[in-house]
Amino acid sequence: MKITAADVIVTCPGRNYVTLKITTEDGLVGWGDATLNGRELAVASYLRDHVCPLLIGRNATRITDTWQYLYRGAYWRRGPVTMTAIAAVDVALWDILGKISGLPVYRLLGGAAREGVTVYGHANGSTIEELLTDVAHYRDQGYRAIRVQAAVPGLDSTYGIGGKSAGHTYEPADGEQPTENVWDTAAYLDFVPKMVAAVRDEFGPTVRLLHDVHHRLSPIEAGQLGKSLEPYRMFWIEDSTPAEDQSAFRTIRQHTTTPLAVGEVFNSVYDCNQLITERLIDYIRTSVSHTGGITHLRDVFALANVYGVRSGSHGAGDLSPVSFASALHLDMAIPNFGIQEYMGHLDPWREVFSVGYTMHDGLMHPGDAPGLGVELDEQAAARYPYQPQYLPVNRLTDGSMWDW
Ligand code: EZ4
Ligand code: CO
Repeated sequence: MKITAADVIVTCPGRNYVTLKITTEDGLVGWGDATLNGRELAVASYLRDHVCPLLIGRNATRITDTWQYLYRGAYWRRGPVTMTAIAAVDVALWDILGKISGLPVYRLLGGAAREGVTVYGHANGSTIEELLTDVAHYRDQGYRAIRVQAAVPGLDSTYGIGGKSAGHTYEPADGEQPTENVWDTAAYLDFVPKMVAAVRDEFGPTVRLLHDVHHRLSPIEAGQLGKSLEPYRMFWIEDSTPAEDQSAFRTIRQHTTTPLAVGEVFNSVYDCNQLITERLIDYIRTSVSHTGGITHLRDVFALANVYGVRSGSHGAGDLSPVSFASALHLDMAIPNFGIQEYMGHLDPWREVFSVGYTMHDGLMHPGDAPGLGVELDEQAAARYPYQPQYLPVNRLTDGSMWDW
């Protein structure tokens, strides 16, 4: 079945999403997420200018060959722009294969290895009291796992606080630069154990608690943080140091038994092969849409499975509902699923995307519609044009640039 059209749709129903639409000669349509937060138009151009023309006339069912063609054939390999673009093509082709075969994608991937996908929600607060209220809110909705973040006293802003900002983007006025945050490691390391202790105290020993450091510590500081959190038995601490420095995790590992997760900024197995084969982490957080699609992420998770590392895919609101559905399908099918982040999306996203995934008792299911179970309404998308958006940047109190 030949591909007859490949189109890129950029829309902003609450936040920017880049979506690839692949159409076959039989009129089947497959969707792929190509959103790269804050750098959206680079991927849109990579697809429109360099990839879409190559897809016309190709057999839509030769998914592996097309993946290899786009990866090897570009000569220039890896990187978030390239791998997000390839992911969009890959996911759209899996969607089409499901629609051709009449099966949901998870069944094409080997079928359900579990009844549903355990997700974690994002609780936060500008004070510990507010955080406790938000954790109760997630618990009452049936969530089995909850990420906890609260504003660090003394800092004007803290990552993860501020409601459902779905990726914490900032819409600049004309010519305005990204918003700047200030970071203080000492204030943070003092505060986090108190925050987690308060949550444990209130909610008891069994709720799974997670926390995202967002790349801000040195390896030895991350070791200190992990050690200070050991009494509260975290499910994980995430991104405790800048992710690209794989051997840094040896230092963290030597100093703490708190489980470690990393990988939302990775785009290839070569970003995490040392982390996995040396068993330096417990959870690998690579996502379908930033890591070359279902085809490549399946390889990453297969390697992780050999070394006892489990999945914990990124699922922030800046990954579109197409991306989130594709994650759920893969989560259902792999043996070493760990957990799935679920942040949800900002209104009015449902005007543009219709989804088949559901949540019950803390577990999500991708649904049994053929393919991914997600459709995009192009007329609705056109009502929400692209808005320039940036992620914030971070500085130390002396003005030095830091990791946000
Ligand atoms: O800051 O997806 O775990 N989730 C996260 C996210 C990231 C955004 C960046 O685009 O770290 O909130
Ligand atoms: Co994160």
